[in-house]
Amino acid sequence: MSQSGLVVSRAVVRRNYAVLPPEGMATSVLPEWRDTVARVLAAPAMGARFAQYLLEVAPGGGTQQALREGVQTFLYLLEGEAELELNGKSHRLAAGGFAYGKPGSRFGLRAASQTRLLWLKKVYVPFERMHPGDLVGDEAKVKGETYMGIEGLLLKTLLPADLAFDMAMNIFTFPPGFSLPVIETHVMEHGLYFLQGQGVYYLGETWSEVKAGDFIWMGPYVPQGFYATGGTPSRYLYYKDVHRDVEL
Ligand code: UGY
Ligand code: MN
Repeated sequence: MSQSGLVVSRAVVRRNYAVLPPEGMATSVLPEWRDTVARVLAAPAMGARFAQYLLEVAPGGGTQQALREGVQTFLYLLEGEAELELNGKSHRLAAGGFAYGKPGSRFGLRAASQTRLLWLKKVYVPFERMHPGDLVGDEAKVKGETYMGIEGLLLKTLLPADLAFDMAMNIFTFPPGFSLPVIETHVMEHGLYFLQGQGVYYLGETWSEVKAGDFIWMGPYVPQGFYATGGTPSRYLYYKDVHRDVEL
């Protein structure tokens, strides 16, 4: 006898994109993180050129670590509260709080309550003698901008549009019925976490239903589009590699 849900899944993994619904995300133990349930959302094993994780940290749990030279990081708190120590400076993060750590950062995180966060690591691609600096912020304090002149379609860019940075972390908000204005096809990758709402995502040559809690990896040149459905605005946080020429 089969149990409901075991034989049906929205998970799709293709050469250049993947959709991972939360119920099928298997858990991992990461040795650097105490009292933490980790889910590896994106990794080089799937074709991604970065790593992204969903972490559930129990109160008092967390990490103390030094990133490998040349590896930068980004954290975004979905839920809970945590103390962050980033290269010797202390910060308090609550839901919507985020932090960027420069390449080779030393950081520590201690959850003050049950905490859920997104964590991303990427090898930094240098340009001239520029060096990105650490940054800590709160999404609520970032002003959104109208995207491509479409009133209501809002884009928040959490990292500065500065050539020192080789990555962007953005939050898109789509009121119900709104969509991306075009089907995009670009060399940049995305690691996309669906924060709120639901919709249909065009990936490759098919539409997939997606909703809060889903993760989508889009590799280079995957055609992509989105329509928000449902009764509440849809919001997603996404990573994008930017500001660098193609490596030959
Ligand atoms: O910035 C972007 O490439 C964005 N418009 N892509 C996306 O939302 N899939
Ligand atoms: Mn895109």
